[in-house]
Amino acid sequence: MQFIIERASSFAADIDFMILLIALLGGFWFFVAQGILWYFMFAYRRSKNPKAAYVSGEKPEETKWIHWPHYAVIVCDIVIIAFALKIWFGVKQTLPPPDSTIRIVAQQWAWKFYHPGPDNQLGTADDIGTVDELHVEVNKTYHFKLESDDVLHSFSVPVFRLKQDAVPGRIITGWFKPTKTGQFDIQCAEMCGIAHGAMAARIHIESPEDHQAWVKSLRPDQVTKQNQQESTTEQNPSKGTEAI
Ligand SMILES: [Cu+2]
Repeated sequence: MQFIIERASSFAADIDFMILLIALLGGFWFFVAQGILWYFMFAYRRSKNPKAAYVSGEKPEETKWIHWPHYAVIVCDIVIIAFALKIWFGVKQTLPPPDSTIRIVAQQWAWKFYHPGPDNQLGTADDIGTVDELHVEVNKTYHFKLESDDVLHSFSVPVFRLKQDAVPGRIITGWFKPTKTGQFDIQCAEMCGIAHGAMAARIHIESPEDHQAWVKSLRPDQVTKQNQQESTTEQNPSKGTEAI
C-alpha cells in the first residue's frame, strides 16, 4: 500500500497502524450512529408520526439500546488502549542501546545539529555542527539529546513518524533508527513565534560510505588521525595503557 508520506524509521509502521486502528474503530461507530440518526429522521418524520411518542427510557427493553452499544464502544477503547500502550512502550519508554548520539538544539528559528564526528563521541573537539541539516547513517540506532535555546519547539520528522517537544531548560533524550536512504523534511511542530513556519530543515539519511565521505569532507584531519590511532592500537594494544 502506498502511503502519502513514506516511512523511513523502524517504528513508523507501528505509529501508522495505531492511526489506522483508531480511524477504523472510531469511523465504524461514527457511520453506525449517523446511519441510525438518518434512518430515524425519515422513519419517524412528522407526516408519518404527527403525535410524538412519550419514551421515558427507563424500561429494560429501552435501556438495553443504551447499554449494549456502550459496552461495545468500551471494548473498542480497551483494544485501542492495549495497542497504544504496547506501541508507546516500544517507542517512548524503551531506549535501545545507541550506535551514535547526536545533539539537537532548537532556537527561534533554526535547528542546530551536533554530530559526534570521526571519534563517535559527542562533546569532543571533532564534533560537527550544522544548521538546518542533519546527517545520519541508515540502519543505525541514534539517541538524540534535544534542547531549546529559547521557547517551546517540537522536533518533527514526518517520515520517521517522530515528534518530540523541545523544552527550555531540559535535555530530552529520544531515539530513532532510519531505515531508508534519502533526504527528508524536518519541521518545527510547535508554534514558536513569527517565523515558526520557516523553521524547516532536512535530514540526510546516508549509506555508511556516503556518511563517511561527508564526515571526511568536513573533518579530513581528524579522520586521518582517528584511523592512525586505531591502526596503532591494533598493532600494539598496550600502547594506550602506556600513555596513561
Ligand atoms: Cu520552532
